[in-house]
Amino acid sequence: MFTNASNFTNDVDLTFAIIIGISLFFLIGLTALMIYFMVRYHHKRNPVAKDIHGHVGLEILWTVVPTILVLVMFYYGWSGYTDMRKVPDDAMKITATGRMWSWTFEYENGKKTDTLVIPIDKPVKLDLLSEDVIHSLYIPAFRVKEDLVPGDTNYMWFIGQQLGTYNILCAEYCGDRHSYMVSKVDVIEQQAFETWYNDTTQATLEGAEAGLALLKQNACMSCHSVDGTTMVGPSFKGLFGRNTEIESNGIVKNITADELYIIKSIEDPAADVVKGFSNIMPAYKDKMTQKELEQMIEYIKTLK
Ligand code: HEC
Ligand SMILES: [Cu+2]
Repeated sequence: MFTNASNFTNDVDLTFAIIIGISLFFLIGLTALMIYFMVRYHHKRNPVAKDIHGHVGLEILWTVVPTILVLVMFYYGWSGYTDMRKVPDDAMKITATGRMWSWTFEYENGKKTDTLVIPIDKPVKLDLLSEDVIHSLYIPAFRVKEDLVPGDTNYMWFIGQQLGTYNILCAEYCGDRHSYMVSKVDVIEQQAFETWYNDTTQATLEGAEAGLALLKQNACMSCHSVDGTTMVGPSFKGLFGRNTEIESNGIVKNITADELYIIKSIEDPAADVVKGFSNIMPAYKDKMTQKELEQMIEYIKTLK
């Protein structure tokens, strides 16, 4: 508590502490009273029960006190919430896209990453888009969480106030691999951010190097390894030229992975499903240029 990692941590933690405080007060108070009454009015000490009829003072007390307490909780909750919806004009805009099961962050200059990188002490606005189902972008350390709804644009904003790396999770159950939908936010110095942001070597990379960058950017690496480890999908290591057993329209076939097969696997993964794996890879049709596909294949070819 009270870590100050974002501009919202104090407000959210305070609201939480107030609600927990009130709850604990009543839990302990009521339990104590209950035990006291059990002893005090035990039939040995109080053999004849007495009825009480009406008590205006008490009625008012137990209406007014809870109302005030509930309004106190509402006040802290509401004021914290309205701050979260009021984005400062100078906020840096980043588009966060969620899909089954990865995140991509795209900056105004076109830079794309699978890890969110932000400068310290600067307001950041994330426009939240989903490509398939409802996801929820959750940064526990920042105390922010918002849903990404397909067909709708939602947003969140915050200021990273402490240098460091924090978890990003999906907080809306979105299918089989929901728990794989994780990323990081790196809060770095303004100077380092400028350098990172203006580093466009990624765009000038060629061939296999560009291919590796593309595989990272498009979060392919959250399901595929390059070292032979089987993750959610088969490893890219040794993929090119590999003899693969696939299921195509219910028919099991043996194929050799060539360029055409790899391109088809990326654009329309449901068509040829590798035996022993589930058909859960998102389709990338119309999301990659021919050149990008070639660069990725060039890199995959280097993984012998
Ligand atoms: C959500 C997890 C996931 C993501 C993200 C993903 N894939 Fe896949 N991929 C799979 C699974 C599972 C398979 C095996 C089933 C199938 O063939 O559809 C697969 C199969 C493949 C194959 C065929 C492999 C073989 O051994 O024949 C290629 C090539 C491939 N993916 C490339 C990519 C590329 C390139 C990207 C990023 C642009 C990507 N994948 C993103 C899960 C994923
Ligand atoms: Cu999700």
